Amino acid sequence: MTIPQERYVSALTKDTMALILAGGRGSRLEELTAWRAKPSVYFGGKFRIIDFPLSNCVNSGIRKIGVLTQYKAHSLIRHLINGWSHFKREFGETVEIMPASQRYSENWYLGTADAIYQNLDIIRGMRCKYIVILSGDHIYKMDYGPMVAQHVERGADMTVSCIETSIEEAAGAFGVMQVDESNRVLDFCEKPENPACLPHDSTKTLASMGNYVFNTDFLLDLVERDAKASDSSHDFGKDIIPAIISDHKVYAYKFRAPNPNEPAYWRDVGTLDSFWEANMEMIATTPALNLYDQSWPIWTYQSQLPSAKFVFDDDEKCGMAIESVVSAGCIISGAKVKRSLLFSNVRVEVYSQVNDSVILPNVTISKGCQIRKAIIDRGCVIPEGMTIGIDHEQDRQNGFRVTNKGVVLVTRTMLGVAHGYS
Ligand code: ADQ
Ligand code: ADP
Repeated sequence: MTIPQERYVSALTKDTMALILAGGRGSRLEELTAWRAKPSVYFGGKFRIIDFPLSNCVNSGIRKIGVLTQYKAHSLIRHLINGWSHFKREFGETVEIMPASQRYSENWYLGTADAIYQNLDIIRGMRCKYIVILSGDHIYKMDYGPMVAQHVERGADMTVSCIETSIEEAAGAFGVMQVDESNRVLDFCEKPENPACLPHDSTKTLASMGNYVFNTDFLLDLVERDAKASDSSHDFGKDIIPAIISDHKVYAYKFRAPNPNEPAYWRDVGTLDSFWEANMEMIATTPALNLYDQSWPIWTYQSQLPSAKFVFDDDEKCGMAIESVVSAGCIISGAKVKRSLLFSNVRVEVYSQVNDSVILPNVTISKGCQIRKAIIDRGCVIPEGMTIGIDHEQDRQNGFRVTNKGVVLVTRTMLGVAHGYS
């Protein structure tokens, strides 16, 4: 059947299932991922990282989605149930949670390709012609429709989305590729120490974003054969892509923002420093990532909360926030918040000062605290008069983590507070 030109991309995305890989720990986020997987980490005032690929799917018209979970999945699964379970099966929409559950072997997911293999029957049962495999670890806005369209137009077996990054950033961190003038992938190397540079720019390389498009039959056949290979680590970057580029048509798709007026923003907030920096960027007047663009909304779960409030305390001391993002449910009472990002339900009490910090939900900063360049994890209660980020030796003695760039991480465990939902 010929598809009318105006329905071309939507017909393709309707025939596409997205599989979001969400089982990784993100170990360089240290204690921030001690009890939650990286895709469940908070970002930008009210979101979790997983909300970005999920919202991209919805906005791209891909409404059949599987989320593959493994490491410490409780926080992530709770978020998916709270915020992403309203899809209607009768409209062909679904968000399936696919936890590692030893379905095809005695192993947990051994690698990203094995995670797909262990859900072979579920994926086959969705009867979609194309599969988009997405990393659940990144912050970016992307229309997956044009990538699927390019995949189909080129008659590709696999398409990898890519972005130009600095050699320094990619070395040892990303899969990098070399392509010809038609963007066919000629060489792919997973996390090389010395990535090959671009022909026109010796400072840059072409990095894989960890997002792939496959024809479903081809993908399922590949992962089934890979599962039987004893010398494979069952990973797309390490095993699958390098093995198929010479005999199959693998193309690169150059990433661009859905809105052509916006920069191609993509962040792998893999370390505490990059997590702090990416969050702090959100307080700029015009951040590179525009979360206020209603043509590409980022969806999330949010509890019903009253508006943020700034109050005088009993001594008539003014509560204020300058150059900051302050979310719903926050109360700043006779305290001063500067260049900081406050998630929901944060309380800052009188005589306290918070500067250059990222404060996750449900944190209480008691009277007379001074906090600078910190990440305070969800649910922390900072005791009266505590200083954080002023004297790093003191911070270490308190059991907090201080990064090379001087960001201080404080979690409930470090404060000796009982865990649990609050
Ligand atoms: P990494 O992100 O380092 O590199 P990996 O650790 O395999 O690769 O994680 C990929 C995605 O899969 C993440 O979203 C992670 O949460 C998830 N994941 C990891 N192990 C999993 C498992 N056992 N089960 C389910 N999900 C799992 C990849 C590519 C590189 C590319 C970078 C871009 O391999 O080529 O450059 O992504 O960041
Ligand atoms: P999130 O803030 O991402 O929603 P939580 O902090 O509530 O996640 O923790 C996620 C899961 O980890 C919950 O099951 C919680 O009970 C558990 N958890 C958190 N901290 C600890 C801890 N120190 N010891 C044991 N379990 C913990």
